[in-house]
Amino acid sequence: MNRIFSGIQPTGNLHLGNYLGAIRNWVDLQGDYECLYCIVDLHAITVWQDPAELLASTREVTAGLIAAGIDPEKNILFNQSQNPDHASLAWIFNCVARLGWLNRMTQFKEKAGKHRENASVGLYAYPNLMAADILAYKGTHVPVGDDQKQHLELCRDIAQKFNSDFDVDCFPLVEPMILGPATRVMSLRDGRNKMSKSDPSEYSRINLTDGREDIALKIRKAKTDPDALPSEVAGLEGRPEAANLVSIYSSFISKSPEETLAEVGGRQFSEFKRDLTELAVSVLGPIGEEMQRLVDDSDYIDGILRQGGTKARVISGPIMREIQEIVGFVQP
Ligand code: AQP
Repeated sequence: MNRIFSGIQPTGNLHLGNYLGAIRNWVDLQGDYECLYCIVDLHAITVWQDPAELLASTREVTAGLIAAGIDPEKNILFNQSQNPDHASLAWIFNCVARLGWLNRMTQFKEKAGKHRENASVGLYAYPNLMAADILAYKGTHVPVGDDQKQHLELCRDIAQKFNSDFDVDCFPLVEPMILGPATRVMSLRDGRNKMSKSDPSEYSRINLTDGREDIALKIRKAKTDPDALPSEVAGLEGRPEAANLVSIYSSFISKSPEETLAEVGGRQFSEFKRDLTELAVSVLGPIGEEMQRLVDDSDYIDGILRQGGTKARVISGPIMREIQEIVGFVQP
């Protein structure tokens, strides 16, 4: 059976990259698969989180997912720490994955930067926990943005090594689902960097909670170049900021960049940015408003997460017992 698992960190404002790269695809997939969508608070604490902010952010991200269209009754929506099986399986995977594999992970290098010696052990082992998140449910498909491709390859390596070490056919090899024209939304200030929650510039990203004025201002200030839009994709070569705005626009209208450029080629950015603003406001405005309404009802949000946690444990419980038996642990 096909089962989707995907996660998102409660580490700050949800942004357009999270929405176009992941959340919108989650919404589209929910009718066709059994889906587990997880607010990954265990991943969040791999870097310091203020406890009150973590709690608020977990509720806000949950509200954002529901506001964007995730149905908490049809899907399993929960925060990761509700199910201890993630951490138990991650420990087993810490003993399966090899140091050399983790040393190659580019996200650790980017996040730890020059202060590698000072990074938490959790940040280094993050990909093993991510593999456990998925495989605790024998997830088969993982819809993510392009930045997570390397972690999913590691998840496949771990599954393969576990199956081969114990001579079993326990874990599936997960398939990444990297969908749509905006699989890597870039910063509005620098088209070579990913749009990200931790970018110090507020102008680098559009948040799902931004109102019309903020969206318009950020798009107006977005870096571009002096040339008009080309009519073909080849004309975006060496123009990362222009390419980024074209993929965002394409994603909003569900067309390919080729189709978009056939329509808008030759226009100046000032005009294009006005249209892009209208599109962004029409899609994100209602989500932001609904998110605000939901986040004020923390009892409702906490209830959804608890209910999701219970449903998640019902699936992972028997899988964990199978794994414990394979590894040779006495059953609890
Ligand atoms: N810029 C992006 N373009 C496309 N997809 C993106 N995703 C994140 N940024 C982009 C996708 O969103 C999902 C959840 O991401 P996350 O919050 O769990 O982790 P992240 O990738 O670490 O997000 P940020 O914003 O970059 O956070 P910080 O700044 O804390 O590192 C994933 O599917 C991801 O691919």
